Amino acid sequence: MRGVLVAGAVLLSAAPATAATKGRTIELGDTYYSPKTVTVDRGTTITWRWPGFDEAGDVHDVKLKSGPKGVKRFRSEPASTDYSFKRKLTVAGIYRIVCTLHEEMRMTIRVRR
Ligand SMILES: [Cu+2]
Repeated sequence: MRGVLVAGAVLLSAAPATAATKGRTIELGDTYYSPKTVTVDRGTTITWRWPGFDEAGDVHDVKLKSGPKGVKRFRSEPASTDYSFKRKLTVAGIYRIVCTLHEEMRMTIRVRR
């Protein structure tokens, strides 16, 4: 019985009011996104960041290939360096991202309910 009470208390304290803005950064490389899979809370702003001039490689972009129902598809500009692209993800579900210049360059974002 005591164990149940303790578990309940832990659950309550593990759910504090969350910060107003949440962010997660994805780095672009040749030819990958890092990390390749992420799980975030609803309302998180994802920032995709291209490499700096000294690490510049091929041209890449960020395209939402598929996402939860009702989410507008998006696509960044193609760039090789010194660029970033942001999207706030407000709908729970699976977002599949692909670089339109490199079909094997993919990543997945899971947005929690
Ligand atoms: Cu690419």
